[in-house]
Amino acid sequence: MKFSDRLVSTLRNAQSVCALTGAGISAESGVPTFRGEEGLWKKFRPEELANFNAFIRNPDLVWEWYAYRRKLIRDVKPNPGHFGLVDLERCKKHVTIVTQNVDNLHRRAGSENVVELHGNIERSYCIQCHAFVDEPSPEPLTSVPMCVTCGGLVRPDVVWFGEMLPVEAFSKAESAARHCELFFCIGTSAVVFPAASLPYTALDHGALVVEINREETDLSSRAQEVLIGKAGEILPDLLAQAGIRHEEHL
Ligand code: BV8
Repeated sequence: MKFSDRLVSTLRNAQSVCALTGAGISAESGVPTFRGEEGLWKKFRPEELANFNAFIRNPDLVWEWYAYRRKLIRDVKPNPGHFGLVDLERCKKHVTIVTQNVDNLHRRAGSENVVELHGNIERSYCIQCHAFVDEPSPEPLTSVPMCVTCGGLVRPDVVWFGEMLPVEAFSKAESAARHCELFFCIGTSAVVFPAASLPYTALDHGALVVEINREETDLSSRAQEVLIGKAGEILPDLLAQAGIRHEEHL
C-alpha cells in the first residue's frame, strides 16, 4: 500500500504516539470480533451477558461465556499487528497502547505501556470482598466459583456495559490522546463510549489521526488518514516505509 508523505514523515519524526485498539487487531489471531460476521455479539447480545444484572440473574451462564472466551484466547497467539506496536514502542520516546480488548494479547506480544480500558479476562475478583482470585483449577470452570475468603460470587475483571471505566486507566488514556503527535485508531468500530471519544480528543489537540480498519467507521469522516485493510498487513508495511526497525518476535 502506498502511504502519504505526510503520514510517513509524521511517523518518522513523531516522538509521542498513542494507539487505540479494538477487536479488529486480534481478529487475525483468531479472536472473534464483536460486531463482525462471526462476531461474538451475533450469537449473544451484549446486554444479555456483559452487564452486572445479567451476572446476578444467571452467574453460571455469564461465567461460562467468559470461560469459553478465556479458553479461546489462550489457544491463540499475537499477530504482526500486535508486534508492529511493540516495534513502535521500542523506537519512540512515548508510545501508549490504549486497548478496549480484554484478551491480554498486547502484553503477550511484548508491549509494556498498555492501558486496559475495559479490563482483562485473565483476572477475576470477588464481588463482595473484592479479593482477586486466581482461577482455582487448570480446567476452565463452567460454573461460577465462590470466593474462598467470604463466599461471594467471583466475576471477571472486565468493565461491563453501564459500569464506569477504571478512573486511572481512562485518565491515562485521555492524557495520551491529548499529548500525542500521532494517534492510531486500529480495528475498532468506534461505537462504544467513552473509549470512542479518544480519537476526537486527539483531533481537538492537533494530533494526526490515522484509522486502520477493514471498513469505514463513524470516525472515518473525521480521521485525516484512513487506511482500509487488515491491521496485521498494513502496520508492518507502514512501519517499514517509515524506517522503523522490525525485530523478530518469538
Ligand atoms: C459507561 C468488556 C458510565 C467486556 C466492553 C454515549 C453514547 C451512547 C452510549 C453510551 C454513551 N456513554 C455510555 C454509553 C453506554 C455504553 C455504550 O457505549 N454503548 C454503545 C454500545 C452504544 N458504554 C458503557 O456502558 C460504558 N460505561 O459509559 O459508564 C456510566 C456508568 C453508569 C451510568 C452511566 C454511565 C462501558 C463500555 C465498556 C463495555 N465493555 N468490553 C467484554 O469484553 O465482555 S465493550 C466491548 O465492545 C469491547 O471492549 C469494545 O469496546 C466493544 C467492541 O468494539 P470493537 O472492539 O471496536 O469491536 P467491533 O467488533 O465492534 O469492531 C471491530 C472492528 O474491527 C470493525 O470495525 C471491523 O471492521 C474491524 N476489523 C475486523 N478485522 C480487522 C479489522 N480492522 C483491521 N484489521 C482486521 N483484521
